[in-house]
Amino acid sequence: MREAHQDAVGRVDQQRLWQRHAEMAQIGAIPGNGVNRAALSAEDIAARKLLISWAQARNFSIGVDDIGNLFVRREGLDPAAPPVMTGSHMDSQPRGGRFDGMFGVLAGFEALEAIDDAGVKTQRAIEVVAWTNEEGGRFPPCTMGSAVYTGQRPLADFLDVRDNEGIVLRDALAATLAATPQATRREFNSPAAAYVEAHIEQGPLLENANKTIGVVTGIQGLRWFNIEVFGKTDHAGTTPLALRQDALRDAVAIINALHELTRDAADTVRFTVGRMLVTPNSTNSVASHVLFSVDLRHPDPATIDRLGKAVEPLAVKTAQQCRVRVTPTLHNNPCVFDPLIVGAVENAARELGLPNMRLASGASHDANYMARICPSGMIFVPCEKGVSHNEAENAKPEDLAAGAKVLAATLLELANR
Ligand code: HGY
Ligand code: MN
Ligand code: MN
Repeated sequence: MREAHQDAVGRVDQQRLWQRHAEMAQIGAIPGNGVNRAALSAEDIAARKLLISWAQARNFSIGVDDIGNLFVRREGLDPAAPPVMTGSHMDSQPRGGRFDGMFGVLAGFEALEAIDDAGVKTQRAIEVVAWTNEEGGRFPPCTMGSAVYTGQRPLADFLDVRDNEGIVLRDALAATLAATPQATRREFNSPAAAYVEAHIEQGPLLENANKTIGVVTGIQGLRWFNIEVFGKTDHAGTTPLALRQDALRDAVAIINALHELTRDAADTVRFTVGRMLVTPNSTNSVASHVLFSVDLRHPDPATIDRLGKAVEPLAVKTAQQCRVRVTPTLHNNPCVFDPLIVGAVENAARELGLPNMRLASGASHDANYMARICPSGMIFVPCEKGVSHNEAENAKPEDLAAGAKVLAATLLELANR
């Protein structure tokens, strides 16, 4: 590693990084040390404003695109050269942790600050991006901002999505964009030389293997669906079961059939129903409509394809009394990261003498979409017992700093190629 780069990496400040996590965790704080910072909410806007205030103090430039992806840029010697990008997301699950996503944004910012403190000039600009709506908790599907930025989905696909309170994404997005006028508007899909995302592992492998750095090789495949069951509401006390069109009864039967479909002795398939809306949602009225989510994942392309294709016919066949509508909302095949980036991350970890191992990601990330437009990869750090999407999510300051150092070294290497 070049001497100037060593100096910059050495300036990654563990206390400053930890303190920034603490400040951000106050935004949307919930009991148990967690956060609830839904995409395009007042809390999301507050986090964006705080990041912008830090960036302005450094004279980094600030950009935003039409879906609200927020870019912090440190200029390079060649402003026309495609930048090296890093980042992650600041939105969280409803009962989320303070590190999921936020670590990737703050590690990227910490790397920029350390490089700035060292006065290192890079050939290419380096950009930290905070992607809009990575979680998809409020406005499904997930990784929405990066899907639109990379041209995989048009913005128009998502503008009319509503949250559980009936608020439409179009309005929440307009309010979010209006809240940060200091960000210069920029195009989708501007060229990038490389993308490296730092994230907590959200699994137990690194902690169990006593490794500090995960050199991520790829992300498993993912399918999301909304399944709707259309019945008829009736009196719970007087309507014979034989005459009912009970949407909740059929929904339960469909969910049980999908559990059978995805039963896996190796416990590799990930099948989750996490969201359900019942109408009229009253104890003594038969349900007339149910909407529930399906989140299906597997690392093998053929398996995720086979299971994904089986969902709709099985749901329709299983329903006894009601009409069913299955709407696919996300279709990501397993992605494999570019060996160039995987190697750069692994070399950086080795040069820094950090115990590391290669692993694939069970969680989905914006890197999945960036990998379609430029060489991409990820850096994992351990989180306590692998717990995530839970307010108990925890990580060690020294592991976060180690991840930020590997990120800084990797970005410097890529920004001077
Ligand atoms: O769902 C995921 O895998 C990511 O944590 N949003
Ligand atoms: Mn995440
Ligand atoms: Mn997450």
